[in-house]
Amino acid sequence: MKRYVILISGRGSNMEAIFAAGLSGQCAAVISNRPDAAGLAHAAARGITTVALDHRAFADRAAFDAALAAEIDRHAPDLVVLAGFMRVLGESFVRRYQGRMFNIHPSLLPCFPGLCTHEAALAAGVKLHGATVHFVTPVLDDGPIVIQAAVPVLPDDSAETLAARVLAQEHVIYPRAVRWFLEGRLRLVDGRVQLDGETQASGALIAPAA
Ligand code: NHR
Ligand code: GAR
Repeated sequence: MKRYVILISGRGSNMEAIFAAGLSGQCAAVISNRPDAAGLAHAAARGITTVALDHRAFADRAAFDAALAAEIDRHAPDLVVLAGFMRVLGESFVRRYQGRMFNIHPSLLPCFPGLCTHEAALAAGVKLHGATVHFVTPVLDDGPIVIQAAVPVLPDDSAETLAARVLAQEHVIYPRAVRWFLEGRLRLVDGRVQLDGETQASGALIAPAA
């Protein structure tokens, strides 16, 4: 059975959606850079090993990255899942997990990389917004796309209402991507995503309004 580690910084609702999907792999640990992340308690309540690694305790980003890699490697995962993880990771860290690390980003990449994506989408006046699961590369929010979900932007949306509509779809697509990987059906080949045996439009989902 394949093993995975989840990295969080906060509430952990994507982590919960992955657990709720009843995947065949084993979650070996949940690691947070924020000791007070609510998601840590939820994971612990499920009997999953939790680790808090406070980035503020390290001299610089490289030192934090090295400690994080050492902690991850103790659990020997096949896959590393960034689920609302809020620290930018350095190049050598990313290379170590190349082809076996996912992120979920709350926009239809390559639109709106970085932070405050829902505010940016409203400011741009786009009519469709959404979420993207991608393999992580050294360039922020730039990696090969695994699956996306689109939602409509409604006339009265605030960043909060839009974020909630997107989040509901994150909870649909992230477990799906993780399942594909754990089943050994998804891989990165020459920087391109390969998915075996999916008859639907591979890795694209247009979701209806919530
Ligand atoms: N690292 C690499 N190399 N590549 C990616 O694609 C990454 C990554 C690390 C995290 C998640 C990402 C997102 O989906 C992610 C993707 C944090 C920031 C950020 O600016 C930006 C993007 C993402 C995560 N973080 C601040 C920092 O100084 C801290 C913000 C905070 O703590 O609230 O690291 O959007
Ligand atoms: C999610 O919307 C995720 O896409 C986003 O933060 C939220 C985390 O929610 N990620 C980022 O913005 C990464 N920079 P969760 O903790 O409930 O899964």
